[in-house]
Amino acid sequence: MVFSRYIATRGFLAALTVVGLAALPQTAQAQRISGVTASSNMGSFSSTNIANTVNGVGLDSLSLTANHAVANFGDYWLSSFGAATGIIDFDLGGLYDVSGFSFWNARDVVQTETGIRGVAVTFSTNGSSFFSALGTPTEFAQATTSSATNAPEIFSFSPVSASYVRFTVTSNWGNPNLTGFNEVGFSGTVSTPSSVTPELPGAMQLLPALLPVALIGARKRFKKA
Ligand SMILES: [Ca+2]
Repeated sequence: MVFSRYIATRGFLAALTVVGLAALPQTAQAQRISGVTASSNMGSFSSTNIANTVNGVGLDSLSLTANHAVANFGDYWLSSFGAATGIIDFDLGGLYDVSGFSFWNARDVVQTETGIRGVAVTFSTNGSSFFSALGTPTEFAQATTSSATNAPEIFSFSPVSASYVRFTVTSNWGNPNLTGFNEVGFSGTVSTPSSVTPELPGAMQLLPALLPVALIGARKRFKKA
């Protein structure tokens, strides 16, 4: 009798554990979001292409801590001449919980003054209405020329559910006509909308957890019979 009560208690505790595990939020390690595309209303200078700021070209690895080579026209982007401020949009290719980004400001063989300085970072789920979030930067540092390569500025903030990120560029580090940057990489995990959770009635949701208890009860009754 004592033993069967012990078994029943263990079964109940196991059921509680199952309930507890089911209630835990799914946590995944944030990593570089791949497949991001970029566009801008600031145009493109010469043969520079804004695609080369999100595809990893120029980085020594596809990571958020990589170094970027001193840029040339083939691996970074500059705005059209005279369009030093404007909007840069990033399409993440899906809904993510964005928790930060790494940013490699403009550094080419000529200068770093084209780098973005004043910026507003906003987010969107539909690509048309954008909202701000706490903890995002309002200024990017001017790239340093003290090392052979370009290290990123790494920003992190509370996860924001978004499919699009917008940089609104308000100034650069001194070039009157051109603004650009070498690369950006966003950090996040695929966002799982809460609506995916099965909408079962409350008692139904407990069924898997209560099953061990029910089985033990049935076994006890079978032993008594
Ligand atoms: Ca690049």
